[in-house]
Formats: sequence, C-alpha cells, structure tokens
Amino acid sequence: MAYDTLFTPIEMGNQTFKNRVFMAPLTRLRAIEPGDIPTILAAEYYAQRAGAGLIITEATQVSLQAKGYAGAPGIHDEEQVTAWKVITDAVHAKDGKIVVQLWHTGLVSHESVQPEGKAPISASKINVGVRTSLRDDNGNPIRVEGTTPRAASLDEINQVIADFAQATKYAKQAGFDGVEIHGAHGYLLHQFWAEHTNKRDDNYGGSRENRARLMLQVIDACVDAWDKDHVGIRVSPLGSFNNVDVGYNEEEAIWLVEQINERGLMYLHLSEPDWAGGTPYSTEFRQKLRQAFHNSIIAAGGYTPEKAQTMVEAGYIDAVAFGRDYIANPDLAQRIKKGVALNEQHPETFYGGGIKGYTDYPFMSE
Ligand code: STR
Repeated sequence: MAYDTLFTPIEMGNQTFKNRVFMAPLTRLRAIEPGDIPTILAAEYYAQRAGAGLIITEATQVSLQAKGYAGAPGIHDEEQVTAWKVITDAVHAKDGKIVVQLWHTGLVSHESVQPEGKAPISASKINVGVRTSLRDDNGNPIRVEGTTPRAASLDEINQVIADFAQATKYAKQAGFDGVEIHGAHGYLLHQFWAEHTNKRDDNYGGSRENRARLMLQVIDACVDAWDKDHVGIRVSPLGSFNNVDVGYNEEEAIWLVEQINERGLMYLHLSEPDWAGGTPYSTEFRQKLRQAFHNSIIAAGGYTPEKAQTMVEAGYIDAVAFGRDYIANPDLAQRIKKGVALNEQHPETFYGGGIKGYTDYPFMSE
C-alpha cells in the first residue's frame, strides 16, 4: 500500500486521529447573511470529507468585529452554535474529527461588514493594501480594497481576548474536537506580531515580547476556556501573506514558537510559504522548528503525498494538511492510500456560490 506512514494513527492532546492526512482550513464564503450562519450544505460538505484524520474548518469569526469577508461564518452566538452542531454531528457520524479555526481578520476587512460601519481594528493605523471579498446585490463575491484600520484601544484588545475565549466555549458546546487559533497569514494576531504593522508604544508594541503578547494571551485564554489538549494554533513563519510580515527574521520566528511550546498545546500548524510563492523552508529551519516545539507539528502549503511522507519519516512533521486537493476530492485520503488519480480543481467556485464546486466533486469509483 502506498504512503503507509501517512496512514498510521496519531495522538494529539488526549485524542487519537486515524490518519495523518488532514483537511486544511479553507474559506469558502457560503455562509448565510445576515447572521454569518453555516449552512446545512456545509454539513454535507464536511461529512463527505470525514475520511481525513482531522478536518480543520474554514476560518470562523469570534465576534462581529472579527469579520473581514462576506460569507465567512461566525461562532459568537447561539444560533451559529446550533448550526455548527449539525455539522459536527454529521462528521462524527462518519467517524471523522473536526476542529474549528477561530479568527479575527483585523485590517483585512471592510467598513461595510463592521459593526456600525466603523473602520476595522489593527495594531496600528497602517494601510498595507489588502483585498477582501464582499457580496454584490446578487450575493456573488466581489473583490474590494480593505478599509484603512484604526489602532485598537486597550479595552478593545481585552475584548478580543475575551471573544476568543467565549468562542472556544461555544466550540466545545457545538461538539467540536478542539479549536485552532488563526495566528497566521497577516490577520489580527499576526498584525500585532509583525513590526511592519505594529508601531504601538504600549505593552503591545516594540519588543518581541510585547508584539507576541496578544497572541500568547489569546492562547492562554482559550486554554483556560477549554484545556491545552483541545487548543492548537496555526502560524506562518517566514511568509508574507496579506503584505503584513515583510521584514521577518528566522531567529524571532523560532523564539515565538518556543513561547507557544511552553503552553503545551495540542499541535502547532505551520502554513509554509510555498503555496503563496514564498521561499521554501531550509532543512536547518525545519530542524530548529522541531527542536522548538515538542508536541505534534502539522504542515501545509504545496505538499504532495511524497513530500509529506518524506517529512514525516525525517521527523520534521507529524501530519500534513491538504487544502485545494481537499476541495476537489472529498475522499482525498482514500485516493492517496489507493493511488487513485485526483479530480480536476475548479478555482472559480472556491469562493461563494452554492452546491457547484462545493458538494458535487465526485468520489472515486469503487
Ligand atoms: C489567505 C489565507 C487565509 O488564511 C485565508 C484566506 C481566505 C480568503 C482568501 C485569502 C486566503 C487569499 C486572498 C483572497 C481571499 C478571498 C479574496 C482574496 C483569495 C486564502 C483575493 O481575491 C485577493
């Protein structure tokens, strides 16, 4: 059988996952507005993909203010929790596991999706030139430039921390197997970490300790709200997504991973720069990451099954997450195991829309 290593079970936190082929978090922008409620179709979509060792959901807002894209779901009220419960039940009925990715988009937002039409918050008032996605009058996705953000007040920072904690409680209530904090790709937590977007002169800006403070406080709050065995985090060291982290440095990236390691989380999820055209990690950097983080490492970003197997066997990572391949192949893990060819991807249906390109990709013929 092909790729045996990827099909050995893995322990993370206090749970066992049936294989190491995971589904990466994938924004699909199909939630119901108003309300940012995931649909019944999402239950079918995720249940179709329950063959993954772990499903990480699309990024999900922890508050109204956390919203940056029209059509991304939330997990900050009871109605959303009820809708998510249908989804987790559908995945569990197919023997799958699912965690919800929690995000605050910070400056990657637009005033039209913000409470009271205000400017979005970030570490500082800096416009780095990002694009987001709204809906036109027919509900179709349209790309627009983000609104220039404003610097978050200390009260607002405390509210962000409280919102992540509350969303974690809602995730537990909704039947998820854990939460993943989105600390990557230039969204709010990354905006505080990156010097390019953080010019604050209070306890949240300046030194690396200060710039890491919000991310680490969010981790601690989520752990308090559930426990360390059910909290993971995604980071994207050495990647400059959304024009945020332009002056990154390897030594600081490893330092941050060491701080995360001290929290004893369920896993560290690395979004490697390759998928967005960045420079691939060196072997030295992989070795340092492995030394800095002692629990499971999940990696994503332009992986093939071959590369995943090699990296797991070399001991640099413990599991792989596939994104676009999981959009197009509901039974991706089983196809990899049997060496069956993959379906063609249709990028025009990645964001927004309905069934087409969502729940209608064919399974392999038995
Ligand atoms: C970047 C990585 C991430 O964590 C989340 C998303 C989801 C929305 C995507 C975004 C991505 C990349 C840029 C996109 C955006 C929707 C609209 C935007 C594709 C993958 C643009 O078209 C510029």
